[in-house]
Amino acid sequence: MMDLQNTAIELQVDGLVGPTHNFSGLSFGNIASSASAGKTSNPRAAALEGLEKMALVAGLGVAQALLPPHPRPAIGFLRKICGGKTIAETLERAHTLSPTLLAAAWSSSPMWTANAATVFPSSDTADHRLHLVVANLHTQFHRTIESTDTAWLLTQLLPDQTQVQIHPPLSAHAALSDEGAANQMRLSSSHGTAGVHVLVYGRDDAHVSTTTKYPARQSLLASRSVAALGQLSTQRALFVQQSPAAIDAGAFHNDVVAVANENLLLTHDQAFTISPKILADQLSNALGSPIHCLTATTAELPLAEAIRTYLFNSQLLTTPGGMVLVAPEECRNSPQASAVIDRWLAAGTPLKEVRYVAVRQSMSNGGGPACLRLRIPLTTVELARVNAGLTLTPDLKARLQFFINQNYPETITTTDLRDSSLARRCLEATEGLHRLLQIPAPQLEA
Ligand code: SUG
Repeated sequence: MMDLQNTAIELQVDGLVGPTHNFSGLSFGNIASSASAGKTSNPRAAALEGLEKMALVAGLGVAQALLPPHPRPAIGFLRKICGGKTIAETLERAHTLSPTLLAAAWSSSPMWTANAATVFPSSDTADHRLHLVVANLHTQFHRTIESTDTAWLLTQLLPDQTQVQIHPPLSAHAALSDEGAANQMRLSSSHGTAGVHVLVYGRDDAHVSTTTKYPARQSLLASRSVAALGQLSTQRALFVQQSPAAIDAGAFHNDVVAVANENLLLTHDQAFTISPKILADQLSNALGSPIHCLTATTAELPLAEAIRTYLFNSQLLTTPGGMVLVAPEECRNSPQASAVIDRWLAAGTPLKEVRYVAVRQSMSNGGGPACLRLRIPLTTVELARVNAGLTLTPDLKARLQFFINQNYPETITTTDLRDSSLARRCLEATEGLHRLLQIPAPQLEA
């Protein structure tokens, strides 16, 4: 008989791109975000691209769910800073105070669910429950708005709180800056067996940064704290420092320079302060079984090209047909990145296939395929308790497509951020999406 408790899958939970997706250049250290500042965005195309990616993943036989966007512009957040009775008045006051403050309230950044939480599956935790620690996203002002709604949406996705613990974010302090699963890799011989977690940090003290150009977002104390809250035993945790060179080249999260799945680690040779070989040896020792490690060297793929193409921000997925790399379209068009992929495919590891996806609107804000999803390894029993209304089916995809085409704007420019009728339209669209997904709608701020 099948052992249901141990038969595990990995659920992919994507954030649906919100109707306010725009290019305000808010993320210092994220090169694509800065380069796109002031350009006209297309929220409709962005959401449809994201939905197509989800459908591609589901079509590979992988469990796929989604979370709706958070209400944006975040009027309640702005009111606490600048007051204002109506939406129009609040937007105007925010703009007068600071156009950056106004832009922060409009960001669609919750779509990058790799930053929603750090995930510790029940196979790896002391109490055999699934733990999620919601990220505080303390480093980027516009992302500090996210955690309350993220926690709420995760409880909607995983309503059975007897088997799941969703922890609130760490206190908002630089010493505890936490960016969630974008800085976490889990290795195991299969999703169902106990794993070892690599928790990647950028700085080991709130006041000392080894980078010279861009901020190191994740602190070691935060990584240690989320592992402790998640009841991860010390033998299952490796705390590894991201190399300052990678951060200064624009790798603001580990998932821009490394990705892992089951017993396969793909990494750039400049990703960490230790070499890939040392990391792979440490992982094999901790796991008690060998892992495969494929690298891209600086000579074949300079950090700048790795970051431009987002090769390591591919989704590395276990499918019934073998392991598949779902890579950004930008990799196919890069001779250097595609040569690395060809070499990896021929290396005789579990990696069998590459598929390309176009998520150009998200990429223009520094969010590739892997940024758009949170991975949650689940037993079959836990999977059966996931909110079925949030899992992607062909019918749900069609209804979302229709909704997006009807309700999402096709352009947003920086000057539109003062437009109260556009704000109202976007808030109503978000409310409509919650209704469509049959989860309680957020309060519309009048
Ligand atoms: O935090 N971009 C996000 C991209 C997050 C990508 N996530 C992972 N690597 N997992 C960020 O920098 C841009 C918003 C703007 O510029 O308007 C932004 O927030």
